Amino acid sequence: MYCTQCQESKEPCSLGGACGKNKIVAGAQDDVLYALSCLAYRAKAANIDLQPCVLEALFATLTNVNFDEQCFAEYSSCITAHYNSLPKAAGEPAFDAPAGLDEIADVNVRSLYSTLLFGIKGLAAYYSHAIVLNKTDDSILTFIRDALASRFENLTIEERTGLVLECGAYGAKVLALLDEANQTYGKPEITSVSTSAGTKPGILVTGHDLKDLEMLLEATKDAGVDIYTHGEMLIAHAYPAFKKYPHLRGHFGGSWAEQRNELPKFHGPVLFTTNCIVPPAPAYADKVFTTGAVGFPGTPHIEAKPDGSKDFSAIIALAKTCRSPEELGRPDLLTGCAHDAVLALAPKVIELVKSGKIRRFVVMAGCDGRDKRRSYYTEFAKALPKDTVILTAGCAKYRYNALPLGDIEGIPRVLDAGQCNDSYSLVVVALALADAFGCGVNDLPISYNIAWYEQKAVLVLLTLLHLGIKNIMIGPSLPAFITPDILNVLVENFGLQPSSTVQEDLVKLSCV
Ligand code: SF4
Ligand code: SF3
Repeated sequence: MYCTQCQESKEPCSLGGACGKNKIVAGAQDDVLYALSCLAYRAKAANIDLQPCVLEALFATLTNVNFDEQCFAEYSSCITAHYNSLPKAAGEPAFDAPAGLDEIADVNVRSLYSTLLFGIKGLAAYYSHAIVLNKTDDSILTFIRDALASRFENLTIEERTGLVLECGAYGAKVLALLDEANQTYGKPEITSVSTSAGTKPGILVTGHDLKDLEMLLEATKDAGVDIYTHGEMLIAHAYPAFKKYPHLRGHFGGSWAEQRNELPKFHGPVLFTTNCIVPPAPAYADKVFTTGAVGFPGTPHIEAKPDGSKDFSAIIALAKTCRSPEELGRPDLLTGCAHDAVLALAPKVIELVKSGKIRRFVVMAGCDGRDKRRSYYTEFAKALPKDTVILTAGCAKYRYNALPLGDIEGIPRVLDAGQCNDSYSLVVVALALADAFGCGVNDLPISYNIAWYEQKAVLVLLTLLHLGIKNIMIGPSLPAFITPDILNVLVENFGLQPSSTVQEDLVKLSCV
C-alpha cells in the first residue's frame, strides 16, 4: 500500500489510512487506477474517448468515497472488458504490472503524475454532478483520458508540469459547467437555515449530489418524514427549487469530521450521496445508505435505474420506524452567498470598500478534517479584524460559520457560497470586483487562506492557479505528494505558501 492522496497521509500511508482504508481496498483502488491508465493509453492511440462510466470508477477512489472492495472488483472487470475491446497500441504498458504509484521510480515524475491524477479525480467528481443535471462537455473526458495515459508517456518535467496546470484550466471549465448545471434549481438566495430538530422522524442527506436530494424530496413528499441536510448539502436550502419542499426541515450537524459524534443523535437513516463517508460507528451503522460512487461493505446501496431514477422505499420505510432527531443546540446558519446574490450587493460592498469600512476579504474556502491543527481556522476567523469579510465555500466553513462574527453595515462577515465546487463563485465575485475597481485580481484587497483535505480541493487549487490567483496560503499541512522540487516551482511561479501560526499568517496575508 502506498497512498499519499489526502491531508491525513502518513507520507505515505502504507499499512492503512486514518481515513479507514485498508491495504486490500487500497490495492483494489490502485488496480482500478492502473487499469484505467492502460485503457486510456489504448483509447488515446485509437483516438477514442473514454465512456462516462470511467468517471464513477475515478470518483470512487477519491478519499472517503468508497471502502467496498467488491465495488472495485466490478469496476476492474468493466474496465478490462473495455480495454480488451480496443486495438493494441504501440509501446503500450503491460496490463498486469504492479499498480501502485510508488512503481513510478522518479520522485518528481511521481509527484507530478500524482498531482495530475488527484486533480482529475476532482474533475471526474464534479463532472459527474454536472452530467446528472444534463450539462456535458466532451473535452473534459478527452482531457481525463490524456491525463491518465500520461502515466506511461516519456514526458519531460516541463511537459508534466504543463499537464498539471492544464488540469486547472479544465477545473475552471468543470466548475463553470457545474455552476450552470446547479442553476437547474434556480439561483441561490442568501438564506438563514434552521438547525433545530422537528418532531417527525427524519432522513439525513449528506454529500454533494443535489439531484439525489431532489429525487428523495419528491419521493418523501407525503411520507410523513422530514428531510435534513448535512455537511456540503447546506447550500440546498438557498435554491428556490428546494425551498418549495416544506418537509426540507433544516440542517443537522457540522462537517463530515463530526459524523461519529453527531450521527448517533440523528436517530434516523443517513443517505451518503458522495464524500465524505467515515466508516460508521456501531451506534448508527444499521442506518447508513449509500448511492452513486459511495460504498461501504455491508451497507445498502441505492442503485440508479437505467433512466437515472432511484428507489428510496427502503430508506423511507426505515425512517418511519425511527425517533425524531435530538437537538444539537447549534445556531442557525447563513448560506447562499453565491455570485449572483453577492453581486446584487456589489454597489454597497464597493462603497464599503472605498470608505475603508471593509478593509479586506479573506477567502477561507476548502475542506474540513480531523487534524487537530484545524482549530487554527477557528482561531484565525476569530482573530480577523472586524473590518474584514470571510468568503467561504466547502466544508471548511464549519470551523467558523457558527461564530457570532456579525456584519459590516448589513454585509455578513462570513459569506458562504456553498459547496467546495462553489469556490468558483468566489472567483466570479473577485473578477467582478477587479472589474469594478479597474485593477487586476491580485491587486484587490483579497487574501487566500485555503484548507485542503481531499482531491477535489487539489482541483480547486489548480483552478485558482490557472485563473491567475497568486500567493495562496494552504494548510493545515502541505500535500505529502509534492516533493521539495515541485514545491519550489509552485512557490517561485505562484507564491504558494504554507500556513503557520494565526498571528504570523494575519501579517503575511495583510489582514492586520
Ligand atoms: Fe492515507 Fe489519506 Fe490515502 Fe486514506 S486517503 S490511505 S488517510 S493518504
Ligand atoms: Fe468536504 Fe469531504 Fe473536501 Fe466538498 S465533504 S469539501 S472534505
